Amino acid sequence: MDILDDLKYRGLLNQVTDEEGLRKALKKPMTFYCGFDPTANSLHAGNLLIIVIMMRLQRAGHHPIALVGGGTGMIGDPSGRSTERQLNTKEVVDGYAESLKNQLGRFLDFDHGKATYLNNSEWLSKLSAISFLRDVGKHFPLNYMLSKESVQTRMEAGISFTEFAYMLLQSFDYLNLYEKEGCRLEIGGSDQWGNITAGLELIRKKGHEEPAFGLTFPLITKSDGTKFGKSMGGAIWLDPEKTTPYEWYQFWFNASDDDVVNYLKYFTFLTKDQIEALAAEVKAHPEERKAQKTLAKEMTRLVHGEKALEEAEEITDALFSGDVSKLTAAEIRQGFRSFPTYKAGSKDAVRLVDLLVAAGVTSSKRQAREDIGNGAIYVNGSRRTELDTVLNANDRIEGQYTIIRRGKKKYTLIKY
Ligand code: 383
Repeated sequence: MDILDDLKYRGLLNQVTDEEGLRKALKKPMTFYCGFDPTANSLHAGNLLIIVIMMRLQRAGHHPIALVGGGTGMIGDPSGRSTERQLNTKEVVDGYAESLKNQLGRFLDFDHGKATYLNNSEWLSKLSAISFLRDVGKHFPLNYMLSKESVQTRMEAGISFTEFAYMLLQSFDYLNLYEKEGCRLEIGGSDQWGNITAGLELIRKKGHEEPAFGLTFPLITKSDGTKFGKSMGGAIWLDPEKTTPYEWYQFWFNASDDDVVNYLKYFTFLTKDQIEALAAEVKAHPEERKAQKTLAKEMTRLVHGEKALEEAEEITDALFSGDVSKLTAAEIRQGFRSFPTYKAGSKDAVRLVDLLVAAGVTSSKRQAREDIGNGAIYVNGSRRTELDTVLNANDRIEGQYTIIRRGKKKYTLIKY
């Protein structure tokens, strides 16, 4: 399938500057770029959509430039933001840029010059105010800049000259990449449309004749109206320290029946036939969650690799069946982040009744005895019904953790 038709099938085309022209240009290998500003030490699920699109274009024979905005990150893009950004120091921005570079390297194939990595601080930090105003600013009528949505939406709340000028920096990037790298296409989320078209405007004003293009992708919306890529704890990150592979797996596994087929289209490399088969499963046997399982599998393998996927599946199975005895300490650390944790004061043997109260599993000793007697208390997956149960080193997984379960799902982690 033609790459544009594939993107269309997947619901990924938002706006294109010249669809027929681009379709023609894409018949030959094309250099394209997308920028990522270092505003945090990790990319998130929202950025991943664009990264996967970059992978699709690369697999279709095109040359990606992954641009990290070490320069633009010092300024702050007002697009899609309702308030002025906090400026970060150069050290912080450079540190974030380094992390983003490493993350991007995992997805695109940089071997043998098949992709290019660039940081726009290379040229933006050398740009003098005088030459910027003369060579770039002169090409932008104030009306043109004021009419941009990113500026319009901030008229009330206010926008500094700094953020107002951001679009000129991104435009200068595109011009630079057009001239020096042969880049003919900039892609981004729909929030980037204004910046991308400003770049094309600058390229045109500079008298370049070979056509250049812009292409944006829709912002992902969820069927229940809540924001995509957020969980209760905040954003879903690619960095395993911020969002563990198990949490990442769960995020996708929990996609609703209304959203899951779209996510398969957007984020996976499954073919149309494979996706359609899973869509039929969602209709016929929604309770089996086959589509969600496939999505979680594909996404976890893509971002964290095969071993992390196996662990995430083990943790998921253990928590579902209740048989947590085979979990490793590392898996417990990943899987139990959202459960209450009680730090045991000592490594001495302890009566189960006392531990249940101390850890807040039950509200009183009387309740603890009742729960144990009723068979509602499990230690590392085994039911313990003896009222005088004493827990010792044998009840600790790798000497570090005891997993208490009350009833079906209420887990508490005891940490030594
Ligand atoms: C900087 C310099 C350029 C070209 C682009 C940029 C970054 C751009 C931006 N992008 C977002 C970001 O960095 O702010 N001004 O967080 C996001 N992108 C991509 C995509 C998205 C956008 O990284 O829609 C989501 O991920 O375009 O919000 O020369």
